[in-house]
Amino acid sequence: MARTRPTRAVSGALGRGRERVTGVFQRRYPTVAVTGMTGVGKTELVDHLVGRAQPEGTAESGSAVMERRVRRGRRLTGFRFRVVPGENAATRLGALDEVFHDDPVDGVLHVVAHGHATGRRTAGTTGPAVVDREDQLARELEDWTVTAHRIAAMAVRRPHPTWLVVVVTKVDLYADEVDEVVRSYSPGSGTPFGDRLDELRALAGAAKLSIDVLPACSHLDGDAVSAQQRDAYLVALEARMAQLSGHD
Ligand SMILES: Nc1nc2c(ncn2[C@@H]2O[C@H](COP(=O)(O)OP(=O)(O)OP(=O)(O)O)[C@@H](O)[C@H]2O)c(=O)[nH]1
Ligand SMILES: [Mg+2]
Repeated sequence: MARTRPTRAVSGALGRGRERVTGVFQRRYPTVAVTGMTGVGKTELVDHLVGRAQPEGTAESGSAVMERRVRRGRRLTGFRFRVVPGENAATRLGALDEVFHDDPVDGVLHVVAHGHATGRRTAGTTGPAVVDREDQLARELEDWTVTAHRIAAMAVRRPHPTWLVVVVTKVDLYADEVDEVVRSYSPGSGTPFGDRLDELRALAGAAKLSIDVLPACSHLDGDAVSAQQRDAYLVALEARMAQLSGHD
């Protein structure tokens, strides 16, 4: 009906205004995709990075939809996180499309846990999920292969560089071999994960994609890692992200 047109025009203009405001906001706060298979600790890591740690034990349930979290920093030094859910394969692919194709992010935190992903219980069953580390490592690699392809495609498409930080988390569970494990997730390490990183870098081009590998821990099981050490890992990760985003 003709009478409804002015209303639509007004709401259209308001919508465009809102988009412009959002656009400015987004340019100030770089966007960061957080990827990795289910149970590696993405949600808990981002809780720490946005400064809103959840009470222990509440992060148990897997997420079905993308979590969007914002870290507001001093003088515009914030980040917008998009946590790609790991549990449901169908929603995960859609979310990967969104962060790497439809609305490409500025940087990526790819989270791995050295085969210590927490198994999700199959619906209707009780008791702890059986977790086989070899199986977890194989699934981690499979997940990384899919994600690495998407990152490469995004990096070659865009004119400006993208950054990737491989976050090797849950180091409290293998505290005496952190350096070794970090090395095994690094470019040039000769491991299957490292080989895929090398391929990714070759595809994207070193100038288009910077790659870092950093240890992390967002939860403490036992006392192999002190709270101070955990905080130091998180501070180092934040500092590197700030540097990569030109925040300092
Ligand atoms: N020991 C230890 N456990 C951790 C650490 N980080 C996370 N966890 C535990 O690992 C489990 C899974 O963590 P989440 O953050 O829910 O995992 P996620 O990657 O978000 O999983 P999805 O949402 O299914 O993709 C939780 O029980 C956490 O408490 C860590 O650094 N050390
Ligand atoms: Mg989660």
